[in-house]
Amino acid sequence: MSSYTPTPQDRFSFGIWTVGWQGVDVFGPATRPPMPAERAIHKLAELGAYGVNFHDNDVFAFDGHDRDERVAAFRKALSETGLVVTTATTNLFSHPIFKDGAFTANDRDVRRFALRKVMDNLDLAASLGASVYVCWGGREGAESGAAKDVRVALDRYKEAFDLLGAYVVEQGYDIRFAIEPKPNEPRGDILLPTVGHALAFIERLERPELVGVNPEVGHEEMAGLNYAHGLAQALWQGKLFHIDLNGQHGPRYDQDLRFGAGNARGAFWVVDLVDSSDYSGPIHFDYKPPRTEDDDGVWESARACMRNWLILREKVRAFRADPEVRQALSEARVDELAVPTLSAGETWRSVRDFTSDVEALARRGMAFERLDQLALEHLYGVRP
Ligand SMILES: [Mn+2]
Repeated sequence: MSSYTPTPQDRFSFGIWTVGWQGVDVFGPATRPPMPAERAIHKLAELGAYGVNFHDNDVFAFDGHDRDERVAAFRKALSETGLVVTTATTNLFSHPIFKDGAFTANDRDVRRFALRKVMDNLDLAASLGASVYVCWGGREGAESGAAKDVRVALDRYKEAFDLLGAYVVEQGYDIRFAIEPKPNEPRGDILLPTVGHALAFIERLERPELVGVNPEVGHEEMAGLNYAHGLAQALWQGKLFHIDLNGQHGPRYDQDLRFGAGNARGAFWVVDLVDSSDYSGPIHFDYKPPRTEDDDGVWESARACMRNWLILREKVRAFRADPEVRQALSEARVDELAVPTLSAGETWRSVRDFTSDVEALARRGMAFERLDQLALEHLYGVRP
């Protein structure tokens, strides 16, 4: 039995805002004091993390009065701990200027200011070595019908990504963008609400190769979707640039539970998929320690995100190595799906008059229950 102790080789990373969340919600104020970014970095390094992701305003104030001093402290903490900046992002949602969105705000000057804010932080991100830039458009949306012309808003959304793509190319930055879909919250309805919407949008951009997705467990599950399936399609399209791991109990408010809490069965398949894929980005957690927790509880929950990944990784590997599972996979004809429907040289003519014993095929069981029960027994810990 492994100790489930993370090491930098596991490539775990956290948003600075996760452990730094003070517990402010719509019904009450902070339950924890502010946490300077450098403290988060030192504590995450002690716990065995590899990297961090940050919003500009996780490090310095919106008005930038303390920018130089705070960025210097951030850099110092990174060099003292060896933690790397894998990813960066822009806060385009907290300040009241963004109440109607940023890239798709009806006010043109808000859109121009938002682009400038992103370019400012792209400069910092590039200087810190980030290779992925996450774009979560939480305020891009509406609560009512006539207030937002969605087709025109998508024109402006495209315009923003086309401009930012030109910026990183012309500045020589080795940075790609990852759109983070979410169906709602804080807006009533958010644009690019799911992985599928974002993937379709990316194909309309001037530089689609620079833009991928950053799917979040909770966001897809809020929409009632299967997160592992969303990741699989993003991988299939070469667009899984980043992942945001956390926990969620089905369609309700955005819970941001620690990874592995919430839909544990879904988490098992997420680890199974990512562990066997060519995804090479950080294993990144975007969760919120519940506001019930004090400082000890914050670090307990951060440690648990990484432990739960390692526990599930051990379980999915045991599942894949289990001879009974291999037999069950074979009986479920899972491998047969990898065989192309037409053989080499065949055309539609080859199946135009295809006949088979339809009744016999219809009677055939798929043996999926046996296979799924073996997975559950590995997850429940009753198989060696
Ligand atoms: Mn979330």
